[in-house]
Amino acid sequence: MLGVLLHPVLWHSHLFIRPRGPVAPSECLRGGTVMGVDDADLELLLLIRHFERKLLELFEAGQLNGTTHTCLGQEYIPVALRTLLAEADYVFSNHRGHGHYLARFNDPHGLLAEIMGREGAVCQGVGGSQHILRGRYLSTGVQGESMPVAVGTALHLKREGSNNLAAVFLGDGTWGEGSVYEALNMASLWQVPLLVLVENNGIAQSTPTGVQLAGSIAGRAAAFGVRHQLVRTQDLDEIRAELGPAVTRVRDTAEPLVVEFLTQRLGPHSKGDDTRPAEEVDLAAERDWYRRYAAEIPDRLGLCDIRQREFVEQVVKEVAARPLSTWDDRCLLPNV
Ligand SMILES: Cc1ncc(C[n+]2csc(CCOP(=O)(O)OP(=O)(O)O)c2C)c(N)n1
Repeated sequence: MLGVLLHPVLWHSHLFIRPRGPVAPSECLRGGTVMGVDDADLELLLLIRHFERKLLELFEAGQLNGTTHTCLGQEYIPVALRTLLAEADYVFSNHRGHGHYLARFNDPHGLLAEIMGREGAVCQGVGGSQHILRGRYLSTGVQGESMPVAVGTALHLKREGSNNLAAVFLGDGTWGEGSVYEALNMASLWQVPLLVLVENNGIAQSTPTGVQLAGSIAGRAAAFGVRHQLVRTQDLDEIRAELGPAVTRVRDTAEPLVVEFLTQRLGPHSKGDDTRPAEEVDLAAERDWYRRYAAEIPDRLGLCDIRQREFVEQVVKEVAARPLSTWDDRCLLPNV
């Protein structure tokens, strides 16, 4: 019997490494209705989609350096949050942050220039895809790094007596970082206006969440006495209706909140590194918001899709023709 248990193939199979967390998020992900989608939301969803697709193409063509993590499939999250977050709130993003940035600033030129190291880059080309500072927006490629910084910022906001909050985006895999727990502890103890936005796409690089996360994110938040709200839908209005009162409560009472979005990553982890079985990737494509929009509002989606695709092509053409960005003293000043 022991021989069977120690058999290397079986040991590494799902027989022994059994997922202990909840089922894969995409299995619980609900579509929702898209009929009433707002023009501005539709344009933004498609801008992010085409921007991300284009980046992968540019990488493949050898026109980009460094790395990139696209948010393909997850675009609806920052788009939904766009109307819930105020300009004076702080947003801390992570390695998968292009959608977060575009939903906040609608600035594909500045972002692409940053990624390509061209003139007009948001951070003069020294931040690249993952490290961007603009006003009250900061992203980092170091998992978990933002949490303590966001808590400190939230404490500052509380002391200032403002009604603003610090929002921080995390992936499910980042719940393996100790800094997340130190920060949650402080956030709860000090009761600061911290909004933790978890994009649980069921995988961390190549490790499924079920084999790296014991218990659940809800349970972990509960251990610190922090409220947790689960969002299963991709529907923008539904997300806003579900989260609106909770976000207002964070502002009014300075009580931290963890919001967990069950979502799905459509593309690879970064460029070409998708380790998932083909059936799983196909399933994600079937549940993609884009497919539902195409089925339910084909005319509106079609027109908008062409417009945003062409717009992104133009942005690329224009930015790629710019001279390389250079570092100067402006880089030391916050770029608002
Ligand atoms: C401290 C640290 N460790 C490891 C990495 C390498 N890394 C980058 S993204 C990633 C997986 C992150 O998974 P998750 O938090 O679930 O976010 P997702 O990529 O799924 O959006 C890893 C291990 C890193 N960037 N920082």
